[in-house]
Amino acid sequence: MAEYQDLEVTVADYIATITMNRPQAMNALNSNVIAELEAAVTELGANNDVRVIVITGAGKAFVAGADIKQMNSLELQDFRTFIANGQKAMYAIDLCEKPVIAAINGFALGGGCELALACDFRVASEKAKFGFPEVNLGLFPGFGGTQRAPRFIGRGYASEMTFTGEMIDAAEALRVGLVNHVYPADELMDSVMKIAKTIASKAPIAVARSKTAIKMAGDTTLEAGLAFERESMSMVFPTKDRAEGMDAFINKRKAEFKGE
Ligand code: CO8
Repeated sequence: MAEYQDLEVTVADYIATITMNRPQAMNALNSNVIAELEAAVTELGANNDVRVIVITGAGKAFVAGADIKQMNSLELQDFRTFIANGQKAMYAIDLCEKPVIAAINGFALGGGCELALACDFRVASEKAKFGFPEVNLGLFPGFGGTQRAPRFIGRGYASEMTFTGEMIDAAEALRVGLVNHVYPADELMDSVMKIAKTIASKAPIAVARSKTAIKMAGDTTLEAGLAFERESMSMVFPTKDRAEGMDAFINKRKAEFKGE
């Protein structure tokens, strides 16, 4: 595994954990963190010992947004590169064939909220806070937030969050469907690991294809999505894991999936 300076990356029992690890700056996304995040997601996506990826943050933030101090020093041309690289890192999560879960331990603001939205689903601590404070800085969400937030929480709520820049708490995030579950802070990681473990025990190719098919639901027509679903299912049918899963059911035993 590659060495990372601002991320802590571990793999155990088919579950990879990426911890955003710049707590002194609230895990803000500077150029290095953005490059490392893209590299880590891509590396773990290609690692056969990984079936699920969890992203969380060290300290009291998940990620408090793009690095304001770095952005403030950029000329327009470099700013454009910074946005493009940020979007590319978030999109690496879409491209990754493995489920990516955001375990939101604290502040998920601006680019941090956008990172959470790029994940397949989100689980939060009671201490988590969400928001798009970019309008306070004369910006607006630029790492995919204007596109992903309306898809997941609806245009009206996404618009209010973006235009006001106000934070919402974990209970409100749960109410509007931004997160799937909220747990006490000290139970967050165990609860997320339980979900990750369940996913890791399922047929990996089927899970991977379902991720891509589900992602298409927000990005294409129903007709194209159904065609993709049919084709993907036909790809999954000849796998050894499909034969194993059905045989295990018929013979009343637990299936052992190998990702083949
Ligand atoms: N960037 C850089 N440094 C940060 C950031 C950030 N986003 N957030 C916090 N820090 C730093 C602080 O400056 C401080 O550093 P120092 O100790 O050197 O003064 C340290 O982290 C601790 O922060 P605070 O003292 O402020 O801690 P508090 O507990 O008082 O407050 C908050 C925590 C509420 C998270 C507060 O730090 C805050 O409001 N942070 C900024 C949140 C924000 O505005 N985020 C949006 C950034 S813009 C963005 O994400 C745009 C993304 C897409 C646009 C793409 C354009 C290229």
